Amino acid sequence: MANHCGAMATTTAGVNQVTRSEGGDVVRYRLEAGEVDWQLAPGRSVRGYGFNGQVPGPVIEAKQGVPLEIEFTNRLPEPTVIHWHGLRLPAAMDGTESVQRLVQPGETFTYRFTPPDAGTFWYHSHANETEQVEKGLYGALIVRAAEELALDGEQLLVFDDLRTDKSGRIAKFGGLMDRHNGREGNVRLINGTSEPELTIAAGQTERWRVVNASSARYVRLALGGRTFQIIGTDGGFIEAPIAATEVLLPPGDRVELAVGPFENEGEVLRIEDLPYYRMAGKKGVERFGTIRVTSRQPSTARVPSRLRELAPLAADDAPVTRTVTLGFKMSLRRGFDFVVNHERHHHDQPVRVGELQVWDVVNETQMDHPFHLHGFFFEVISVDGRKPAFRSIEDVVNVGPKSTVRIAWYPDDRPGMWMYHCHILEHHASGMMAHFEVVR
Ligand SMILES: [Cu+2]
Repeated sequence: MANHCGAMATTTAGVNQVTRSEGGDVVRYRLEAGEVDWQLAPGRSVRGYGFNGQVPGPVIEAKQGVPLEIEFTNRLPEPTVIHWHGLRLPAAMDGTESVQRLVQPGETFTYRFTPPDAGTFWYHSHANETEQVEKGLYGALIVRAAEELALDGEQLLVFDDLRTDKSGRIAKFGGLMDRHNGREGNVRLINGTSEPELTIAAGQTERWRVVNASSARYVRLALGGRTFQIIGTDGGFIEAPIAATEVLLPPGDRVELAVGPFENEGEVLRIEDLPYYRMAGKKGVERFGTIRVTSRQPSTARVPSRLRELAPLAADDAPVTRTVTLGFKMSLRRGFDFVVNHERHHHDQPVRVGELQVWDVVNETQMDHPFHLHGFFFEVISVDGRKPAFRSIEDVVNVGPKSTVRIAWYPDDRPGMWMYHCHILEHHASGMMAHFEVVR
């Protein structure tokens, strides 16, 4: 794995406790959350939160079908909990306040689950998220299949943005404006580093795993206008590569790309975030980093024309079983709330194991909201009545202003409390979320 861009950070305690022992058939990690000096660039640090002294936290390398055990210790001055974003795990391991007591300072909690799907996932705090995730409490989790698609190389790019104040510290939360728009930052980061330079050898094609860990920023990713291929989304491969010059990642979203080959040694391409106006946020092109094309290397990469077959989850005319409305309400006490079905922190009806769910997610507001379902993948059946361009397996989907996205998902036998919410962290915090139970 060629990861040319690593975050550098140090921790005051000097601990770096990545232990990984594959004795028998368990992959084990130890994670410790604590305060860190997060080095955004040489000579430029902020006081943040990290796992094992770094931002992002260590890349967790799991294996499809092999038990994963993560012993987590909280060394923060506040309670926290870790959510394993996109993993189809037992409810009790989902890492939210509705399935476990928050992990208090000094406490340890061990997460145990067996990842059933290969793909690109991530983990992040699910407590006081608008502060803890902004401060750096996130990391990537890769689940590898027994036989992986290996191109000439692989890179992981975790996008984030951070808002710093005049003195260079992480800015204080911006009150009502940030609650409304979500917090976007002035510092653009890949793998915790401000505008890094990645490299790729001329003539080679790499597999890129991309995660958007931003609180609110939609990353409309482009690589200097060059064509790349989309090969996967949240839940792994799509059916066939899609050639594209840009791809949109709302907060929480992932894509996998085949990038290259680039022919000109020495060329420097911009890793850009194109304008995306969601009634808030950036309006111009912003740079997240660059890719330098280095000396030519031989290539053995072959991107298959068929990546996998995805059987449709539901017939096109399957009846809708539930409508979820994403709304906005004025409030005397708080100014306004973001709500689900007209209610903050909505308690939705249970769903039954084995009963196909077809949900209309209706956005009644004027802004975009990235809808995230915990613990289960869905297929997007339609967007405003139109079929998506290609079939994919998702746990995040953007719901545009005044738009309806129809999703289908199947509750397999993992009963317990689950949730769905807007992945703009400030909207989630102001109420745009719901709990529901999966029952047998
Ligand atoms: Cu939202």
